[in-house]
Amino acid sequence: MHTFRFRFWPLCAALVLALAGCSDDQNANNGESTAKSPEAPEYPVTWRFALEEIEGSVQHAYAEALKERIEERSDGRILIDVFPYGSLGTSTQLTELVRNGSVNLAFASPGHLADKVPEVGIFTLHFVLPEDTSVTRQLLASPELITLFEQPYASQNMKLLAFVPEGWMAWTADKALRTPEDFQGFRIRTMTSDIAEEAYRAYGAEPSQIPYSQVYSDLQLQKIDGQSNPVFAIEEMDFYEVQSTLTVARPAQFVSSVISNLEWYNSLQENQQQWLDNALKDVAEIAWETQEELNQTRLQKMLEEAQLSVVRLTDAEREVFREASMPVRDIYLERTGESGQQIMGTLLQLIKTLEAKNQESADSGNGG
Ligand code: 6CS
Repeated sequence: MHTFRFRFWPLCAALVLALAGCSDDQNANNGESTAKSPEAPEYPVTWRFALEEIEGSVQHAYAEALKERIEERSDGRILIDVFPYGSLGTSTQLTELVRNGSVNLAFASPGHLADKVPEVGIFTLHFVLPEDTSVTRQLLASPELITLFEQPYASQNMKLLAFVPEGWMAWTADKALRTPEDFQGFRIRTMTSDIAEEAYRAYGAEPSQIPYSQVYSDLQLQKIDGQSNPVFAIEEMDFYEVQSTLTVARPAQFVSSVISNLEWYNSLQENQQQWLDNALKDVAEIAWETQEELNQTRLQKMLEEAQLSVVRLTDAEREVFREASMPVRDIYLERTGESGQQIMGTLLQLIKTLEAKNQESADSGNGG
């Protein structure tokens, strides 16, 4: 049991406050201010990168790869200080640290961000992203997708830098979850936004929003009956120790986003912006492979270490959930208005275009 990982929350809170308090100093030390300075900054400059996941996770692998690329591209003039989950605060607190300028870069998962940026709640909806993962892979790396969400993030003083795929969501419980009937009265933990709850309310569950760090103990104390996360996360957060069954339902892909403070990004010297942008492009492809590998190896590890039953839903079983999930799209549209409507329309169109393109190249490959 690894609950010790989060024993230091009070200390973290103090560090959060300390960081918030010293954000101006940091800018001064970095030779950067929110207004564009004509003077060259004093190198090396350190950028703080806060993660919503612990060491060894998809986010950690991504952050380490980005750190390596930025430090290499800038020839050591930019250094990245990575803060894994547990060292600064909850996901919502990390977003605040970016918005107030205490932290330069952070992960912000839609499931936690959607109360602040409602449009991004589309990634919490089930059965929106396609079955064909090669389409999702292209979609998440496409600049069109970033452009689509740029304004909603900017309106909250955040610069959206990348979407990062983390794998299919799976459900854990002490029973198989094969039908919406299995969800009746089922107390499921969701990420901390209202739209994240709706996906499970549609199946008849009783959802509650709980920070990531509290999920293990709430499962252990049976305050909740189950939770949903990609396989790698279920392993590294030890949820499988306190749950007997993993249902592979593939209702949605876990997608996270990388953000920075908007003013900070806009005030970066041009060469610094280029180092950052190019490093983000370098790691876009790595992200997909990392999550695939981690999700596969961690499943293996859990099966070797624990008495975990794995239940894979059939297409027919998934179809029942797909139908039950449809009304949540209307809730999303009600809460996001015109902007959400435009995002959903464009996203679905982008998916169709990519599917058609892939089909075309498959046909031409088959001589068809
Ligand atoms: O369930 C959560 O809250 C978290 N899950 C993952 C895989 N990453 C970050 C997020 O906060």
